[in-house]
Amino acid sequence: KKSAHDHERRKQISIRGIAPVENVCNIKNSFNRHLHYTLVKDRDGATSWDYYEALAHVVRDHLVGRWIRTHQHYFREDPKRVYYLSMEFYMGRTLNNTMVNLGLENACDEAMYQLGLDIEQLEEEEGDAGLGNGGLGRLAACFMDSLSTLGIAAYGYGIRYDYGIFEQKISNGWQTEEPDEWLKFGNPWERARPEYVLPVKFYGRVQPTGKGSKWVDTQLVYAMAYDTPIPGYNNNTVNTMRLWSAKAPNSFNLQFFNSGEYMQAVCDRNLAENISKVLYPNDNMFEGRELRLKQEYFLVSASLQDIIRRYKHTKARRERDNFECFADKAAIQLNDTHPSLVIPELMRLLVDEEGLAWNKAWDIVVRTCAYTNHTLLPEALERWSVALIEKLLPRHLQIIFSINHFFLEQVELRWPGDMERVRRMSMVEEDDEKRINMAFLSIVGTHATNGVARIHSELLKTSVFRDFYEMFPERFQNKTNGITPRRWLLMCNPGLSELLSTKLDSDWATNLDKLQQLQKYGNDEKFLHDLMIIKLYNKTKLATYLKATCNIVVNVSTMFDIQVKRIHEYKRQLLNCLHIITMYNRLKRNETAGFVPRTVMIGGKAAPGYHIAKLIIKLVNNIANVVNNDPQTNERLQVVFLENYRVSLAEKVVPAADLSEQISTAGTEASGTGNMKFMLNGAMTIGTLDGANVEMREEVGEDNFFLFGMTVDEVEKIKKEGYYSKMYYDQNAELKEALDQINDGTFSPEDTGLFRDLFNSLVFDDRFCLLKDYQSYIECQQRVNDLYLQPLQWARKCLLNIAASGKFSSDRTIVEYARDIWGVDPSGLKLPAPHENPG
Ligand code: HBZ
Repeated sequence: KKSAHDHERRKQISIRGIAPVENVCNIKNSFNRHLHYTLVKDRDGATSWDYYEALAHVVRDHLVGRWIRTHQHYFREDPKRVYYLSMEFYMGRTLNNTMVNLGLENACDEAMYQLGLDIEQLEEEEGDAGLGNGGLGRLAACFMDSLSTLGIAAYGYGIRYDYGIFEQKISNGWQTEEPDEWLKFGNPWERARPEYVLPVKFYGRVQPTGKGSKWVDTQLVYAMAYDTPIPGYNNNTVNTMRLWSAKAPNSFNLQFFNSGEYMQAVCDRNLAENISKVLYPNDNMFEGRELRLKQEYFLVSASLQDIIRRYKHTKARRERDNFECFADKAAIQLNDTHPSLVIPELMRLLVDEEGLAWNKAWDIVVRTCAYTNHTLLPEALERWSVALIEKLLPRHLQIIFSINHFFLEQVELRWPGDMERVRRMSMVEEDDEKRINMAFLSIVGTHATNGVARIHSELLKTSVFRDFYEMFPERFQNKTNGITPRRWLLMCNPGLSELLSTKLDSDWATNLDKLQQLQKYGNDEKFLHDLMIIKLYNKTKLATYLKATCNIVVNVSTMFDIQVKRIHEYKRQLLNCLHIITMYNRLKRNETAGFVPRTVMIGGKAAPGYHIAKLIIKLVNNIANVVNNDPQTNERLQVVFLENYRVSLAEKVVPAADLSEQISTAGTEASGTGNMKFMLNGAMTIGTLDGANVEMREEVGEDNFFLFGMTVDEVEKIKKEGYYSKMYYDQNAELKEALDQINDGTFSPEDTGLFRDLFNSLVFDDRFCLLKDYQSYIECQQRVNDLYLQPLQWARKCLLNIAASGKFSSDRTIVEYARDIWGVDPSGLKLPAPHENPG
């Protein structure tokens, strides 16, 4: 068995081209050296993790020269820098991605083979860098790849959480959370910079002085830099992602030291270091905790100090001592409002510390900064309590009040006497408790505000930020999201990549529009057949993985119908459940004619405090229990909950999907990026006119997209008229049957009232209009079924989807940000390869 597997892999290698013997030899030597000197192991003591780490060090060595030379180049040329500030970078694994981008895959593959090791097994040893919740954090990671690939002088700034997104375990159908100990065995991809610690201040009070204000009596925490290299694809550029870790200064709790309570003082250092302890696990939900506000300011303060230091210290003029050209040398992109304290903090640094006049400083801030919005959901918008900001950051609160004051003066000037408008536009909200609306601050304090898909950007202008659009129409932009085709095709789907390379120019992965050339194979039966074989291979690989890791057996000849994303009511996993139950009921009634057997997979994490989301997970698992154990149906219908969905699991699931579920209520999903990953890997989409689905359908043509559900206008209309979901429950027999089964214990015989909250929320509220869209969804799923019965037609449409997915490369997105927001050129920089040979 092993030799058949080896044989298959060697065949793959030979297709990709044999790596030069010399490189393979160097890699083997380097591997052995690292195992011995770096890991201090011999063959008898080495674990699989040691072998992974040895290979990681071999690959890392190839980064170092390029990394240093990239930064030497930036220092010499002093290009405008782009700074991407984000509370999340959802990077996933690094080894395979680095090998792909440096072109080391074949050589490493062959070297490991010759050493009797299975490289895929070593890759599985690596844990995910899970410093993100979902789309927002993964977008930051895709952007880092594109920024390097386009040769832009960019830096990612974030927080080095000791614990990333929790590990999801399913026990008795319920989600439980375990801490993500991603640093347990060390992290070979980061370099600590203890020499670059920067002071971050909290609390204290403001002292008015003769000239300006001083922030005094503060508590000090240090930010220590950890740098991770970000290699571009095949261009010898390696940028830096700098993550900050909190470190207590020796003076922390000095009063205890002075009063002889040494033990207490040292133990209390934890209090300071807790700032970077753990990622908040909420997606699309604001929770106004003090620790979170500390995290946000910690990122902002450390990053701005670093940015200003770099601005001042250039080779051209040894020290730059004025800020005249700051906005021409730095662009700061705010990933949502999470780092929006950049605006008052940069004002504070320029006015209080550097002595600039307010107006001059304000002009610099606005020209330097730009803001990306990722959601319209009101419960996700950050509105920080004034009392909390006053306690933690008293000087910043004063500055925000001043910004608001000058801004509202402008509003009055423009709309004299319109006090209602002034009230609506104030950053300081006064309903129950006084709060600062961080989105308003972000629009006012930047020169560009963008949404992340066309429909979302339009809605920003007509709904939540309408007043601001009327005031600053030129600031509002769209930047439709994208994904990196390196990770999401080259790396995760080598079979498809190979096939594409036989038909396209070799640079298709950096010019993804070239996928359009595939259209001409739409009637090439041989090509469509190859495509189907690759899909079957990817499904088989996923099936093997599910058997090995979860002991789940799936049938690869069924349709793989997949919905993977965070669990949220607006994403409507419950609508998917209603479809599953409807199929089940039809099969039980023996309506089997023309029924295509399906494996429905649902995966995703629920925020630990989100009761309804956790109940949805339990429901999926309980439905699976009933459906999968019913001998009358389980040949035709199987339900799988995919445990602990994360970047590395997405890399296995996405290439194996036949059908991608993108079924949010129109107007609620800002963009979505999972939708793009499935399209690029040759799945069909069933989806609503929401987020980027709209543009995907436009690119591929309406015949090649399964559309259902209300439009945004229809949702608005029905809500205005008064939406009563119970009407749909009363009038639709199949829908009523499914809902009643959720309510009567059909799926929870051990506790018949278990899902009452789900039933009630759907029948008596249904904020996201599942019941209204149910019939349209069910009919659309029937069209999916009917097309799947014609394999060649299905394959043809999958091909057309791949061919139309070029727009959704994050390279295209970043080129647009560079041109329309940052004012930098993608240099297409291709540095020479370092001449030293680390092999
Ligand atoms: O950002 C997502 C959007 O829901 C999705 O439609 C979009 O494609 C993606 C990239 O633009 N938003 C998030 O993932 N948001 C969060 O994870 C989040 C995290 C912490 C918060 C709020 C939101 O406090």
